[in-house]
Formats: sequence, C-alpha cells, structure tokens
Amino acid sequence: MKVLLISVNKEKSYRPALPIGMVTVAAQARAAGHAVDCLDLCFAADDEAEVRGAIDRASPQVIGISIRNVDSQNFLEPIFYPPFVLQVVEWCRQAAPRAVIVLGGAGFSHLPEEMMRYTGAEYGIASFGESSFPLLLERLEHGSSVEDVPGICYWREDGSLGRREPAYKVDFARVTTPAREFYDRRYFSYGRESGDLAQQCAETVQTKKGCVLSCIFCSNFQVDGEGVALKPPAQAVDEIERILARGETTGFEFVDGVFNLPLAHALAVCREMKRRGIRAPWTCMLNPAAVSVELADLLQETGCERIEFGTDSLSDPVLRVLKKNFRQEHVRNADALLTGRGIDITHCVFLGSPGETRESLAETLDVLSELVPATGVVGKHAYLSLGLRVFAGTRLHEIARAEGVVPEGANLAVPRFYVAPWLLEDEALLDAIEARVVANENWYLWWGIPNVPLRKRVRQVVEETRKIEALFLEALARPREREEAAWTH
Ligand code: B12
Repeated sequence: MKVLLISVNKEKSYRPALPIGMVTVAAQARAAGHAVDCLDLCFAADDEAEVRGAIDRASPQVIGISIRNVDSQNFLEPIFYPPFVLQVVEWCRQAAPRAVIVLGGAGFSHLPEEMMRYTGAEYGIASFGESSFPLLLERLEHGSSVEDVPGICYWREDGSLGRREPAYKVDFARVTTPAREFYDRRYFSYGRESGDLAQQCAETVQTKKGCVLSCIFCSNFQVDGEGVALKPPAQAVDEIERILARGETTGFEFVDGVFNLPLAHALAVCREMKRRGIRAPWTCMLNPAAVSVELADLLQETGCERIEFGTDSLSDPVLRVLKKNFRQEHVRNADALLTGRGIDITHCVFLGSPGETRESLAETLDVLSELVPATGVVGKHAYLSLGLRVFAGTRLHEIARAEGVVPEGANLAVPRFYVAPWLLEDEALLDAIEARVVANENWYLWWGIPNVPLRKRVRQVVEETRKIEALFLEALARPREREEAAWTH
C-alpha cells in the first residue's frame, strides 16, 4: 500500500526530539513491502502546505499520524497538543478524502479513546507499532478484519469504539533498523543555529522498552506495558556504529526512560561499545540507585559527556512516597562517581510532590545547592518542576483524588497536576523558592521568572489550564459527526 507517515511534534523545548517512533514504524512498513514516505512537521514554516504537498507527492492510501506528546507535562508551562493533531487530520481529510487515517505514538497511547473521538480517525494503534502497524496494513490491503491487531482502536458498525489490548511485546530479532534517512537534517544544525548548544540534537538509540520501576506518577506503562524487553546489546551497538559512520552527528543519545536499569543490560551495552572501540559524545537518563564503579568507568571510557538523573527529590520520606528505589545517599554517591569522571549532570527534581512538607522541601533545596551550586562548578545543572502531571491509572491519581487535588470524575486527558496544596497557597514560600532559583544560574524552574513572579504565574496557569479544559471537553462532547464520518468512510 502507499503509506504516508506524519510526525506532528513541533516542540523544540527543551530540545527537539527526533521522530524515532515514526521512522521505526516506517522501516517496518517498508520491510513488509509497502511504499512509505514520511513528513516531519517539526521545522515546517507552513504546516498546511507541507501536509498538502506530501499528500500530493505520495497519494497515500493510508496516513499514519505519529503523536509523541499530548501535553507538556509542565504545570508552569501547560501546553496541550491535540488541537494541532486535529488540524492536521482535517488537512489530510481535505487533501486525501479516501485515505485511511491511523493514529499512533507515545502521546496517542496515553489517550487512545479521547484522541479517536476527538479526531474521528479511522484507526489507532496504542503502544508499539513495530508489528501492529504492518499487520494493520496487511489487513486493510486484503479487506480483512482488524479486530485482533494488538493495540488497535477502531469503530464498530454501530458507531461505538472497539479496542484490543496492546501485546507490549517486541521481537527485536525481527525488527528492521529505524529508517533514519527520513530524518530532517535541520535537527542536526538546530543547536548551532538557535545559538543554544543545550538544544543540539544527537541521533537517538533505544536499547530496551519498558522499565523495572513502579514510581507512583509514571505513565510509561501506557506506552511500554509493565515488563521490559531488552534489545540485544550487539544490535544496539550496531545502530550506534552505523550512526557514527554516517558522520552527521558526532554523538548520540539513548532514549530509554532509564538507561541503567536493569544495570546488567546497560553494562553489557557499554562493554560492547568499549570492545568495538566506540568513543563518542553520548548522553542518557540514569537512575541514581544503579551507578556502579564499573558503569561510571565505562561511561567515561566510551565518551559519555552528560547524563540526566531522575532525582525527583532529595528527601527520603518523599522518595519513599514516590516509591523510588533510592535515597538521598544514593544520589550523593552517584553524583560523586560521575562528577569525578568529568561527566556533566542534570538533576531533575520535583517540588511539591505528595508527602512533601516544609522540612522536606528545605532539605531538597539545601542538598541541591550542594550538588548544583551557583558557582564553582561546571557542568552541573538542576531542572526543577513544580508538581507532577497526574495520569489515570497511577497511584498518584488515587492520592490526588483522596486529597481533593483532582476532583472525582475529572477527565485526565486534560493536564492536571499534583502540587501540594499547602505549597501553592503559601506565597511567601513561593517567593523564597523563586529567590533561590534566581540566585543560582545553574537551576531552571520556569523561563519567565523573575519577570513574572512565581506566585503570579501559579495563578495564571490555573486560568490557562481551565481554558484548555473547557475547549477540549467541549470538542469531545460535540455531536459525533466526525466519528460518523470515520466509521461510514
Ligand atoms: C527519551 C524521552 C525524552 C527525551 C528525548 C530525547 C530525544 N532526543 O529524543 C527528552 C528528555 C528530551 C524528552 C523530552 C520531552 N518529553 Co519525553 N520521553 C522520552 C521517552 C523516555 C522515550 C521516547 C522515545 O524516544 N522512545 C523510543 C521510540 C522508538 O518509541 P515511540 O516514539 O514511543 O514510538 C513507538 C510507538 O509509540 C509507536 N508509534 C510511534 N509513532 C507511531 C505512528 C503510528 C502511525 C503508529 C501506528 C505507531 C507509532 O511505535 C513506535 C515503535 O514502537 C518517553 C517515554 C516512553 N517510554 O515512551 C518520554 C515521553 C514520550 N516524553 C513525554 C513528554 C511529555 C516530554 C516533554 C513534552 C516534556 C517532559 N516533561 O519531558 C518533552 C518534549 C520534547 C520534545 N521536543 O518533544 C511523554 C509524552 C506523553 C505526554 N504526556 O504527552 C512521554 C511518553 C513520557 C511520559 N510518560 O510522560 N523526552
């Protein structure tokens, strides 16, 4: 079949993300014998013209829309992406009225039903697309039933939405390498051109799917399921070698949510890199509990330049409530091991989590000042977030409901956040947090401060979120013409 894939992610903050999901799916569809083209709207100036142009060139029978993000997950900077997805779907409908539209991606996997109803797309595939997308194409080509395709969302004759659970399985031995030739080359010069080297894009590699942890706020199970599927280390390192051989980027980034868990797998990947003599600047996200001396040495020896720690809090009682597998002491040890090897570190920390008290907040900020001081160190940063995005099906959702932070029955497709209510009400404390952030150039909380005081921003976002909510809920409740168009298509 003729297939056009469109990545609708235009977000460039805090760095652009290569559409690895789209090109992974593209590679599998192509390997199954389909004619595949890709359009990435990230750098497009005129999105509509690009969509229409790509449709003209490809004359697609199927248009797959890759939705990486549904929202920014940032209380102080709430952004909601579905309206743009709807816009793209509408352009596709106009330019290719006979094409079948299939939604997919990590963002879609978070809100499959809402996105189906909101856009009226014919199909959606939640979770992994490696085998489900080619299987759906095969079924569509032969006009056979799609109902058993893992992760599928479809419309029944009576207009109701049918779904099948994702399989959350991937057989890496049968997966074709992502079709990276589809990448827009502008990613690789973006950091230089925007003048912000922190936004430099490196190629990305995934070494596994899933995570062994069960942190109370994490929604990755929606994308990856509960288990972990490991890519054979040699296969991951083959990809790295090919990327480096192409020479377009000097380095790469592992996009595993947590690279070093299971530790044995990370060690195996790094040992294989070392064995093949790979030494290139690379980066990843690490868990502070699993940084052994061997891992730290291997990171250094293979060229790892910079890592992000999911530190979350520096107070043990809060870490316990968040169900983290480490304590403050682990963070200090891991930080020392990597700092000693010249690896840059960003600590990502939440303020106002469940269980947060004035004491725990003070402790977190004090310890963070030691780890990431305002002066005297290079390569140490802190990325602070006020509160946590609440997703349905998480323990955080139960807590937020029990504490009245999220009302019973609230639609969590619309961004809702847990921020300890006492913290939001304490304007003096918000001022104090702001002052500490402003005083430390290596800490980031929100780009608007100090021009917009934190206490004011908190009030603004409540308003902004309310508007987002009203518009989305209204669109969802609208008469179901779009859905009807989809299932009678
Ligand atoms: C690595 C990562 C990052 C890195 C990205 C580094 C980089 N250079 O790419 C960093 C830290 C920068 C980052 C930033 C952000 N991220 Co992030 N990130 C991830 C993570 C851990 C992995 C993403 C990835 O590359 N996966 C590997 C690829 C192969 O998988 P995939 O894209 O999901 O594609 C598969 C399927 O989705 C599907 N698929 C994809 N496209 C299509 C299309 C069709 C038609 C079909 C059928 C299927 C399909 O098949 C693919 C193969 O299996 C995910 C969590 C997760 N487990 O997914 C979060 C995640 C994608 N990020 C998320 C978010 C919100 C963000 C940010 C907006 C903010 C934030 N708070 O982090 C920014 C946005 C950045 C941007 N420019 O878009 C959310 C998105 C959900 C949501 N709430 O909207 C996720 C799911 C995390 C979460 N659970 O909250 N992120």
